[in-house]
Amino acid sequence: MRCRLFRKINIGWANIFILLLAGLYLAGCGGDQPAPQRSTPPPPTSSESSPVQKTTGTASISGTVSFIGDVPKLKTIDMSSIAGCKEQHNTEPKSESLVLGDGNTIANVIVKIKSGLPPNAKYAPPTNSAELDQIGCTYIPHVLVAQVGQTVKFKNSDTVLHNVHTLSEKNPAFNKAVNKGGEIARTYDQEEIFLVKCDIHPWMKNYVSVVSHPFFSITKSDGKFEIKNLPAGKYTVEVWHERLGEKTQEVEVSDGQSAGRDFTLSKS
Ligand SMILES: [Cu+2]
Repeated sequence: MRCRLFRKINIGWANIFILLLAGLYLAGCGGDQPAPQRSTPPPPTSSESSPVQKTTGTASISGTVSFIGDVPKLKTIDMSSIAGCKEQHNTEPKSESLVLGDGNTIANVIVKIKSGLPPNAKYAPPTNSAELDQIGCTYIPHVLVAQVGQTVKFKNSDTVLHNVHTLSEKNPAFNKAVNKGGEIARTYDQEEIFLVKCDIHPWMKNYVSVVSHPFFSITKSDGKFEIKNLPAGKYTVEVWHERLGEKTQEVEVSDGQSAGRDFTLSKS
């Protein structure tokens, strides 16, 4: 081997020359030179790393909302001075602040998904408008849900003048007179529940709930609700009533499954 050049070292130009050659050889022999660094290519991108979340599905949540406690006596409304309104009621109208069915089930409860939908999911508003009419000096329906971006129409089918006074805070409010056959249209950008009232007839009250998705239900007097077409997931379901407040429950549902949840509300 050429490395044996080290065995005999004598002073002299020839040996110095040999030593220089040996040094150059050793440098080439390796030593502890670090391996040259190779640039690492970025990992390949894959569409499988960020699956698209479904924004609708085949899961549903249903149940019944009931009242617990002593049922309060509701006030009757005196419309005797307004013939155009009184004649549209067969019986003496009552306050709609608490409407109960058989077994004290509750009407006019807004049930909606409060949280748990896929993050950043966007739901296009319906093309049809949500309508609130004034008939017999009463708002019909008593509670209304509209989606963000959906047109809300405030109508007047009565022969008498009403004014529509909205008390929204996150969305622009208004207070305008509406004649018979008149109509005011608005759209709302922010989720909130707000009161609508008529300043001419103080018993006239309605609540509008603006929601960002289509997963809601309003109970009738049987207290029943159903929220359909949900993607599988874990949700917070909220029930809201104008007089009894709100409650939530956690519900987890799979595709094709229907989960049942009943709620009870009482006077606080
Ligand atoms: Cu009115």
